Amino acid sequence: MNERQSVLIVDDEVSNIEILSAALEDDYEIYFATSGEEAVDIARTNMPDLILLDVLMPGTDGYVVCSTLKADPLVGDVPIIFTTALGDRDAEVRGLTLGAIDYITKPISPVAVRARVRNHLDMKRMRDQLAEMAVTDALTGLGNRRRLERVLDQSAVRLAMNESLLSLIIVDIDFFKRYNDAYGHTAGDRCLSMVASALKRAMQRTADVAVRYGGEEFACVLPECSHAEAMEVARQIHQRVQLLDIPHRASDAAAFVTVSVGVATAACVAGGAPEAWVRAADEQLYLAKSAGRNQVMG
Ligand code: GH3
Ligand code: MG
Ligand code: MG
Ligand code: MG
Repeated sequence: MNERQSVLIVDDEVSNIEILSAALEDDYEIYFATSGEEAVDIARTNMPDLILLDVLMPGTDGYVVCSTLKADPLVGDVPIIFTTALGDRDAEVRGLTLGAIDYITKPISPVAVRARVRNHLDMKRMRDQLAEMAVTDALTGLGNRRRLERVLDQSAVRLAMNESLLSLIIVDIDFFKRYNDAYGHTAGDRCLSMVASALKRAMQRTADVAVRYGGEEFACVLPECSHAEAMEVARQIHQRVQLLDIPHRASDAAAFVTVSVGVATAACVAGGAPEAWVRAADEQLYLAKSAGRNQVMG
């Protein structure tokens, strides 16, 4: 999380960009734009951590840029600071009401701008960390249930737009209650972490998302993935867990920890709602359990 943060400076006067850039370039990566249109483009492409935004510009002015960006789900939470010659209260209130986090009037003091930018970027970093924590499972480092819900909702939107595929894999550790009873809860936690890393290693593409969504239940969301490909990933997961070779003397399935796995692909699920995908994968998991556990069904 300690990579260099970036600032987008927007001003139609190049001399203003130079002053602000000189004050910030030692500490941050700088992007700049000299018009409102360019600002929106660069913000969407480069996802800066903060935007310094002039109000008065020919064409699209700063207020419009601010409203446009705030309404955009991708960049809506990037903090915006107005830097403007408009010194009156009404202009300031208007800027802040549109969602800007701060308002600095020209002529600007480079040291004061640097101090404000630092404070806002520190808060941004903390906010990003909290947002990441909110979708992360503390024990395994995988995503959590909230992450799963978000990814499935996003996938539903994408699937509705283009006719791609989406596969879902659900993994459940066999006889895990007995594992805890036999080896203790701490060993159980360690087992969960090991299974999680086996799962992570079986994910091949950056778009694939793995989560722990219940106690000893995991899910993998595989965008653009056919049923046959997902079955292959599921078999990989099953095999990698087996290769961990974690002793489990109380299991009826094997002498080591095993998983049951259910696979479903959105194209073969009627309806197309995320709940239906989860239900379909869950049904396959249930079949794997009733057929004796320690296997993949899909
Ligand atoms: P099955 O083969 O049918 O899946 O049986 P099971 O025992 O694995 O399933 P069950 O749902 O009966 O029990 C799940 C157990 O997982 C119960 C609980 O003690 C354990 N568990 C859930 N969350 C955690 C956790 O965070 N840490 C540990 N150590 N155990 C957990
Ligand atoms: Mg201007
Ligand atoms: Mg379970
Ligand atoms: Mg289980």
